[in-house]
Parts: sequence; C-alpha cells; structure tokens
Amino acid sequence: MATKEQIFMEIADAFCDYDTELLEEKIRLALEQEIEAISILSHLSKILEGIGERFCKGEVYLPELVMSGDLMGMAVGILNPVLASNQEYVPMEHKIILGSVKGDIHTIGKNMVKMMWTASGFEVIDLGIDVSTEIFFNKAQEINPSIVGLSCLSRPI
Ligand code: B12
Repeated sequence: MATKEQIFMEIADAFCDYDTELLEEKIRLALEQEIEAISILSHLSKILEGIGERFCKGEVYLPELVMSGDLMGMAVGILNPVLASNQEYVPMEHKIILGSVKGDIHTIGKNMVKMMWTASGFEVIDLGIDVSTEIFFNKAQEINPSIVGLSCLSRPI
C-alpha cells in the first residue's frame, strides 16, 4: 500500500503535468486509503499557491493558470461531497450573501466557502463573480443577511 507521502507526491506530479485523468485517479486513491479530504484539499491548495508564485515570477503563463483552475475545479468537485458529508448539518436561521467583488472572476475559493457554509446549515445567497458594490448593497437591503461575504483575490483594476 502506498504511503500518504507517496500519494501526495503523485498528486503533485499529476497536477504539475496538467494530467486531469491521472490527478482524478490519484485523488480517488487517496480517498480510498482514507486520507482526509481536508488534507488532500490543503495539499492541492499549496500546489496551486506554488503555481501562483511561479506565475508571479514569469515562470508559467496564463494558460497554465487556467489549466490549474480547471484541475482544482475538478478536484473540488470530487472532494466537496466528501467534505460536506463529514459535517453535522444543523439548519440555521442565518442568511449569508456571498460573491466575488467587482473585477474579480476567481470562483474556486468562493465556491468552497459556500459549500462549507451551506453544509453547516447557513442559507447562502451566491451573487456570483464580478459583483458590484451596488448589487451587494441592494441585496443586503432586500434580505437583511447576518453576513456579507466578499471574495477578493485580484487587486482592483
Ligand atoms: C486558479 C487561479 C486563476 C484562475 C481562476 C479559475 C477560477 N475558476 O477561479 C484564472 C486563470 C481564471 C485566473 C485568472 C487571473 N488571475 Co488568478 N490565480 C489563480 C490561483 C493560481 C489559484 C486561486 C485559487 O483558486 N486558489 C485555491 C482556493 C481554494 O484558494 P483561495 O481562492 O485563496 O480561497 C480560500 C481563501 O482565500 C478563502 N476565501 C476565498 N474567498 C472567500 C470569501 C469569504 C467570504 C471567506 C470568509 C473566505 C474566502 O477560503 C478559500 C478556502 O480556503 C492564484 C494563486 C494563489 N496563490 O492563490 C492566482 C491569483 C489569485 N491570480 C492572480 C492574477 C493576477 C490573475 C489575473 C489578473 C491574471 C491575468 N493577468 O489575467 C486573472 C484575472 C482575474 C480577475 N479578473 O479576477 C494573482 C492575484 C494577485 C493580486 N492579488 O492581485 C494570483 C495570486 C497569482 C499571482 N501570484 O500572481 N486565476
């Protein structure tokens, strides 16, 4: 049986080769070997962070960033149901408005937060990406949420 370190190394290799099928296979193998979904996710986030840093240094370009986003989206799709099923679902009265701020199209982190909050019993109203202050404000006035969550990864343009 492969160790967690070996599987994590294979996951990193598959990710860095942008090999979707192999990555999916290795993630499923990790789950089968009872490696916690949250630890797989945090490993993938670190890989993604590394790719972000390489992008900053000009060592990888936008197509690699796009492929990384797609790979992470696929991985999150596999891991989300596992994460959600590990939480105790207790429906709550609280509503949360969530969205990526104007000029920001990053969705992966926002969707993960949405999934965790939904699984924890909050009602999450997702306004999507590139959401203007006006839309956040109007929605907040309309439904009076307990929290307004702004996802912001890019600097304003
Ligand atoms: C994948 C990615 C993309 C993909 C996004 C695909 C998608 N569907 O989302 C694509 C290719 C589209 C993209 C595009 C761009 N990107 Co980009 N991208 C990334 C990358 C590599 C990973 C982001 C990610 O998904 N991380 C994984 C998730 C799980 O982590 P997360 O997003 O941080 O979310 C966690 C927390 O932040 C938090 N969180 C997130 N939202 C919220 C909201 C609330 C309410 C709460 C409580 C918590 C919370 O919880 C999440 C779970 O832990 C990062 C690098 C990095 N280091 O993050 C760059 C990065 C964010 N991108 C960057 C840039 C510059 C861009 C572009 C401008 C590039 C360009 N020249 O065109 C464009 C345009 C973006 C725009 N207009 O918004 C920069 C931003 C720098 C800055 N601060 O300005 C980064 C940091 C890369 C870098 N080092 O240069 N990107």
